[in-house]
Amino acid sequence: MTTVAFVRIATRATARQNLFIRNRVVSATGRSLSSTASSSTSDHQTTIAQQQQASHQARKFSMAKLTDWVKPGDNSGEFKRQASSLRNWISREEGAQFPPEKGRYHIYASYACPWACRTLIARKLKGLEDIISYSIVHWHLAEGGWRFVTKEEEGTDEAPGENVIRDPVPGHENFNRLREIYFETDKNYDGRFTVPVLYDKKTMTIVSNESSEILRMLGSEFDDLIDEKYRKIDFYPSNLRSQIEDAHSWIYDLINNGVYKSGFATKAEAYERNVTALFEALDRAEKHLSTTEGPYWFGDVLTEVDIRLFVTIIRFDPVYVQHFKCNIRDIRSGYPALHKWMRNLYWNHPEFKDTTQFEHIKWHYTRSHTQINPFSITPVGPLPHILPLDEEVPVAKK
Ligand SMILES: N[C@@H](CCC(=O)N[C@@H](CS)C(=O)NCC(=O)O)C(=O)O
Repeated sequence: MTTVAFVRIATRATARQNLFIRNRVVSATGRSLSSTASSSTSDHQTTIAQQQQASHQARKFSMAKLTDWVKPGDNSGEFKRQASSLRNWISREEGAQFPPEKGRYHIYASYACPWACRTLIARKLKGLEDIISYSIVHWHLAEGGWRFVTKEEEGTDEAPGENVIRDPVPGHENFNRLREIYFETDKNYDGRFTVPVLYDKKTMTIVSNESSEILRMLGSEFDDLIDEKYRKIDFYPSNLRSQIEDAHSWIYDLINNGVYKSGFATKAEAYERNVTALFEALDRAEKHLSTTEGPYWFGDVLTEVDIRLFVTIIRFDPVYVQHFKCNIRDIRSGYPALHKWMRNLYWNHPEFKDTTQFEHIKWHYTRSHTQINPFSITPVGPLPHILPLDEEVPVAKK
C-alpha cells in the first residue's frame, strides 16, 4: 500500500444498506480513484467532501480500515475479536440442511492462521482428505482482505506449500479474494472476511466461519463415511467433555486470543495486562503438562485441546515472541513440558507437521501487520523454527 487507502465511508448505522457503494478508493490527496458516484465535477467534489467527512466519522466510531485491529475511537487500546457470524452446522441428523456428503464441502484456509490450521489438522486426523477438499489463500493480508494467489504465483517460491492455488470451486473462476465468497453467501455481509471458511459447493454458500465449531463437526459428523480406524478417533469423548470445555475456557481467551490481545494492543497498559495474563496461563499449561503422563493434554487420548493449543504454541517462538512482544519467556527455553508436548505432536504426527508452513506463518504476520512492523522485514530467527525431538537449547540442557 502506498498512498492509496480504501476507506469505508459509511457510519455503522448505515452499514447494511449501502454495502456495495460504500467502498471508495481515495488517494492521500483526497482524489477519488474509483467512484460509482456522479460523473459531474461538482457532484464529484461534493462526494469527496462527503467521503472525507464520513470516513472521518467512520474512523472515529467504526471500523475504518480492515487492518485497524483496535477500533478507532476505542480508548482502551485493546484488540477485541469479533464473533464469527456464519454458524451453520453439518449434521448427520435426519433432514439436516447440511448433511455430510463426500465431495460436497470445501475448506478455505490460510497456513498462516492458527484458527484455520485447526481445521486442516482435523481433516487429516479424521481421514477426510478424499471427502473434504481444501485450498490455501496467499499469506499476505491487506486492505482487501485475504486474496487467492494469481495463476503466475501458483507453484512458485512466492506461494510455497501444498494447495496454495486459485479458488478451485467451479463457478468461482473469476474470484480473486475471499470476500467474494462471503458476498456470494450474503450480499449484505458486513463482518470480517476470516479464514477458515467451511463452504458448501452444492448450494454455493458458507456453512460456517467459526473454527471451533468446524473442528467439532469434522470430529464427528462424517463418521458414517470414513473407515473404522478414523471413526475411533474422537476429539471430544463423552467422558472428558467437561474437562475439555474447562480447558477451552481459559486457553482460548488467555493463550489463543491472548497473543493477539498482547500484540495488537495500542496502549502499554493493555499490552502489559494481556501479556501478563498470557504468561500466567502458559505457566498453568506447563504445570498441567508436567504433571500428566502425556504425550497429550489428557494422557493417551488426543483431543480438541491438543489441536487448539498446538496451533498457537507452534507459532510462539517463530512469531509471537518477537512480533507480538510475547517475550517474558519463550517455549524452547522457558517451558520444557509444553516444548516436549508440542514437538511430539509436530515430529510424530504428520497431520500436525504437514499443516505447519513456517514461511506462510512468518511472512503473514511480519509483512501484513505494518502498524507493528512498518518495514515488513521478517526476522530470520529463531533458527531452527522448531528444534528436533532430541535437541535442546543450551539453557534447557540438564
Ligand atoms: N473466530 C474465528 C477467528 C478467525 C480469524 O480471526 N482468522 C483470521 C486469520 S488468523 C482472519 O482471517 N482475519 C482476517 C480479518 O480479520 O480480516 C475462528 O476461530 O474461526
